[in-house]
Amino acid sequence: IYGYFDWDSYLKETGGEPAPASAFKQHPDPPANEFRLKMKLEAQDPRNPSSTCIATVVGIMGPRVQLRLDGSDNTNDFWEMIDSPSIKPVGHCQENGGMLQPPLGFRKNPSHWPMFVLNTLKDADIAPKNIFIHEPPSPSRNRFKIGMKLEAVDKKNPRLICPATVGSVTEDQIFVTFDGWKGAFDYWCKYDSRDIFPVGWCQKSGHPLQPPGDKTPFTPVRDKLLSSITTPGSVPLSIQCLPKTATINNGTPTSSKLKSKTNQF
Ligand code: MLZ
Repeated sequence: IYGYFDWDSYLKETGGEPAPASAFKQHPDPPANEFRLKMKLEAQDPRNPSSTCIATVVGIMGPRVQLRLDGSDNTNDFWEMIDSPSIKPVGHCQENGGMLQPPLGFRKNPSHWPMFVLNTLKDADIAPKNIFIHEPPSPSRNRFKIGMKLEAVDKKNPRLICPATVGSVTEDQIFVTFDGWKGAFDYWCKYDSRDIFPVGWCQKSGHPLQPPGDKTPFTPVRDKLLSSITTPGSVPLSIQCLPKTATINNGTPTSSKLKSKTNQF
């Protein structure tokens, strides 16, 4: 069966406890996905979030839909949870005094937009209101601890959800490190990010889970080894090639580092 990954034996081998379900901004039971291919809905343009556009479901995985903005090309597809507030039934925007906007990169003359909307929605398969699910509440505080295991969206390959470990924690953020990938895909996110899930979430929700990579993770031993080959005035190639996240992973997200710097002036 696709995407099957045995967390139990993996956790036995590698050690590490799963982060508790209460740490996540996710419904305890993943909602059933009743969206179907070709259904149309309203979605925020991820590249221009103040715009509400018409979108078509072009893919379905567990409680997520792959969306393509109507009038745009197929190179900017994105994934949304079916309980995301960024997607709404057709009509929602107007009912709230807004106006549907052409997506960034609308392929026609902007003056054709109103007609384009009419034609797009005529005879369309409109996603029914009742299949949109309310967003779950946020946990009251950051309950993550270093070393806890989770499942996380790979933001560089957003169709993938992969096994990960909490690498660092601040008051309101966590550093997501992907197991077996040396740091190239790691990122900081808020503790209530919708891109992170409890261990077992994929299996429970019918979403594929990528197995961990086969690259050895960064260990203090490896870091020591690398620094011991650094001679003053020269940077070894191995270090030049390191992903940025690995070299700045000292427990502080880059953005807050910048902020505290700025505050000094
Ligand atoms: N094929 C890609 C996918 C990597 C996915 C990593 N996810 C944490 C690669 O090998 O680069």
